[in-house]
Order: sequence, then C-alpha cells, then structure tokens
Amino acid sequence: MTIPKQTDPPEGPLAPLRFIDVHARDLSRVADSLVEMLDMRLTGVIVREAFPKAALQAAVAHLSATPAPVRAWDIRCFGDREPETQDPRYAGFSFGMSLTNSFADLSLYLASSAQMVAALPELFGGSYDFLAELQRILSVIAGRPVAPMPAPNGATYAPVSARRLLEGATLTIHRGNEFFDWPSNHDLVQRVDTRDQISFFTPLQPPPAGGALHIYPGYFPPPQREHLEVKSARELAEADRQMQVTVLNPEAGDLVVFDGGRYLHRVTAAHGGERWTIGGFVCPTPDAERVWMWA
Ligand SMILES: O=C(O)CCC(=O)C(=O)O
Ligand SMILES: [Fe+2]
Repeated sequence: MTIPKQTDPPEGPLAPLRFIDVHARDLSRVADSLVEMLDMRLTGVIVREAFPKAALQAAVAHLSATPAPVRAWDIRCFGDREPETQDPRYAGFSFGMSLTNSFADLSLYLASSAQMVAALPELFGGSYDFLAELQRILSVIAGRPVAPMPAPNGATYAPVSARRLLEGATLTIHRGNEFFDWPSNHDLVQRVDTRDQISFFTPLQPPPAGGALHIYPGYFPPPQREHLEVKSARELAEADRQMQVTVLNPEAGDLVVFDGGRYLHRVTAAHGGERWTIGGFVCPTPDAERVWMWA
C-alpha cells in the first residue's frame, strides 16, 4: 500500500502535535491558549464536559423535527450554485450553510446564517443559552472577547453550524487555511488575521462507533488526499496508523478547539448511528483586539 510521504505545507514546517486536555472546571488552565495555537506551540485543547448533555440532546431533537428550524444543506455541496438534490452517497448535512460550501455571492449564506441566529435561543431547550456559554469559554481560551463576526450591510455570519453524519458518512481530509482564498471567503479575509484558522466543535451526539477526528502530523497535497480517500476504510485506517495520526474521540459536551487551519484532518465514518456535532471557526481581528467566530 502506498502511503503519502508527509512533508511541510507551503507556509513552513509543522510543529509536533500537542494537545492539552482539561475539565471545564479547570478552564483557567487553558486561559490565553489561543495565542499558543496561533504560534504553533500548541495544537489544541479539549475542554471536558463544557456543555450539559441534556441541552445538546434537545438540539438534536429540534434539528431532527420536520420542518427543521434551520435548513440542512449537503455538506459536500462545494460549488457555484444552489444544490438541488442531496447526494445520498455522502449522507452528510450541515444545518446552516457553511461558508466553505457557499459562493462568492453571500446572499444565500447570509439568509441561512440569519435562520441559524434566530433559531439558536430555542434550539437547546429554551432555558439554556448555548451561544453565551460557548462565547464565555472561547473568550477565556482566546484571552479576549469572542463574538459572531459581522457581515456586510449589518448582517452577521452564523457563529456555528450543526453537522449531521448519517451511517457511513465522513468528513474528508482537509485543512482550513486552504479555504481563505476560496471565493466565498472574500469578505471574511478582510475582517480577520488570516495567519491561521482555528476550528472548534462539540459533539451533540457521538455515534456508537467511528466518527473520530484524525489529525495528521505532516502535510501532503490534494492529489494524494484524493488518492487516500478512494481506499477502503480499512486501508485508510492502516495508512493513518502508519502516518501516526492523532485520534480524538470527544464525548457529547466536550469542546475541542484545534489548529485545523494548518494541520490536515478528517472525520472517520460514523457507525451504528448518526454523528451530530456543532462548531465553527475563530480568528483574531487584524488589530488582535477581539476574536470573531463564524461557520
Ligand atoms: O466534526 C466536526 O463537526 C468538524 C471537524 C472539523 O473538520 C473541524 O472542526 O474543522
Ligand atoms: Fe475541519
């Protein structure tokens, strides 16, 4: 089996992976750690039991209802037009259109974001303010205020999207910094320091098996990623083992914040049930005074 040789990404060598794992009650131990991620002295943090499971389960129930309070988009719908039909081979959905799946014209994305912003207060059962708690935790990690990013004409980027992977669905190998020059990111790159895009997410409901986050210690270019993706799940798992990926299996309510901008990563197929997560991205503003979140 051919395994891609891991090299340095175009922007320079990668540091060895390093994560800090803390319980939410010890959050102060990861205060100001965002700057360490931006400087590549730290790959990420895992904050255990950041959110109550019952509120997260309420969000899954609300989003599963018909009609859903927020429209679901095919997670693989990269392109330049509105997807008309969802592709059953991929069986992955994003509640709230994600910016990467959007187009140069942001109107559809911003309409979807408005729907998510309007739905968020009720999504977690009404009495739990998920967004406020998420902003509080991220602000400790960022060491400065974290808030949803403003958009043109008084609109707002969605601070989070919810991701649903049906049985067998995956998130393929990618890294966030490669999205900055996509047409859909043209407004975003005016508003943030684009040195590094930091990912965050929390499982709403992990699948019984699979659905792990694999993070690669090195870099390989898109053609080799595609070469890997067509391997069987077993071969790809073996390739990942040989490449010494770091495997994260967060529980419902654990918050993962990591350097998904520089480091390639993927989510393995969900098995035995669906995988639900909610998350987005953060970057400091160019003056470093605050941090914007978007999805
Ligand atoms: O599991 C998720 O929802 C997203 C994982 C990922 O690719 C990211 O957070 O950048
Ligand atoms: Fe990612």
